[in-house]
Amino acid sequence: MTAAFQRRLHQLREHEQELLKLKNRPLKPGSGVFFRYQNPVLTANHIPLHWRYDLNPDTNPYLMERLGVNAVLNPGAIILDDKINLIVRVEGVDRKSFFAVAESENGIDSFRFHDYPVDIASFDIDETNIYDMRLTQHEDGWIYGLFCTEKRDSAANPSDQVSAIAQCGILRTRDLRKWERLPDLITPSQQQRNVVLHPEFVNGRYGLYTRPQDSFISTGRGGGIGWALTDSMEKAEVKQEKIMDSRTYHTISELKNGQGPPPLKTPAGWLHLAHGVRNTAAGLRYVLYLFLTSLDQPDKIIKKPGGYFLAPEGEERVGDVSNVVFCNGWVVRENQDVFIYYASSDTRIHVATSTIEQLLDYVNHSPPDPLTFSGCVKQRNALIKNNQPFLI
Ligand code: M1P
Repeated sequence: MTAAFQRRLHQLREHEQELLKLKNRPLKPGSGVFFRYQNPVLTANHIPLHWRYDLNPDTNPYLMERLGVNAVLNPGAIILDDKINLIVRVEGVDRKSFFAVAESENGIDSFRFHDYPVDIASFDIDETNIYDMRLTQHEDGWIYGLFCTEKRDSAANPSDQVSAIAQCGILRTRDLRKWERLPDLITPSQQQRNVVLHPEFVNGRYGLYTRPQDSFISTGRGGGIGWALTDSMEKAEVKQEKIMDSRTYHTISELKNGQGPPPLKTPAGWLHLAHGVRNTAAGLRYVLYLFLTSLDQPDKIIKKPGGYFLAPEGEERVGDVSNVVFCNGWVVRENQDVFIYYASSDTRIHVATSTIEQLLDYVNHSPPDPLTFSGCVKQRNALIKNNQPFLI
């Protein structure tokens, strides 16, 4: 081993330690609904050195990164053994993603990866990419991981190396270490992304939030977040999808939307987090929104504030796919604190913290979208008028 190799290794290890020791702090005063945090909780640089570098001086004398990581994004989240676990989408420089579990005691910093990434069985030699896992602790006792599985569209012309087919893959585990792959979900739709398992049985069946779409990027006729039931998760099949939260003209989700993590059960109803997408001259803009559904009927929306709850801000606005925030993982702690894990611009992962009480206040008391400018100005004028007695 040369002195230069040793020096470089020392520097790399020092940087890694600095990053892992970095403490996170909430950014005050916040929005009143949640706090953002000073630092991302995970970035590509948090991936352990030995997952990226060949550390053998004989085979890698310049200590180069041999298998680089491009981004970490879109994690599923769950509390297990008092730790917050994220199942992170790790995207290599070769564009393929894989999953890796990272855990932290406090959920705001000091995330540490398990020894190895998750090695998932693949039953189809054409399966090319996997991403965006939603973890559901189901009342049947299993933890399910529903994710997007993608392959090239075999019907596409050879000159078209972009068209893809996306479907929902299913895994189950008890401990986030041993995973069992189940057959992919069968639905009537040509394409599926953002499929999420509801945590409780609904009339003895498994409930699924779906996102039917008939092309890879645009949803086409797929009109929004769907709801469907299946008798089994071992051979999951839905015959019918009903749209429960549709796309709507000139709103934050006019182009498409998708369920985020599994909904949280609260005394007032099921609390949902979703993403909405609109088109702009600068490309697609992804924001997050919240809504509440009935406890007896998880597909029936009872409250839905207008507009977004969290949108890309500052450095979050820039990355591989700029102007995007995406969330498929959140957890509730025993004290009813809610930790929301979201990725910005398909590049890095952040946490935002809130409480069940604040989130319910937000969904119950923020006005709905009146859908026209005249409705909006009336809504704002009413707010200003009601505030008159409180002006100094
Ligand atoms: O690039 C933004 C997001 O695009 C897709 O989201 P959707 O399924 O709603 O179109 C996904 O590929 C997601 O991973 C990505 O963050």
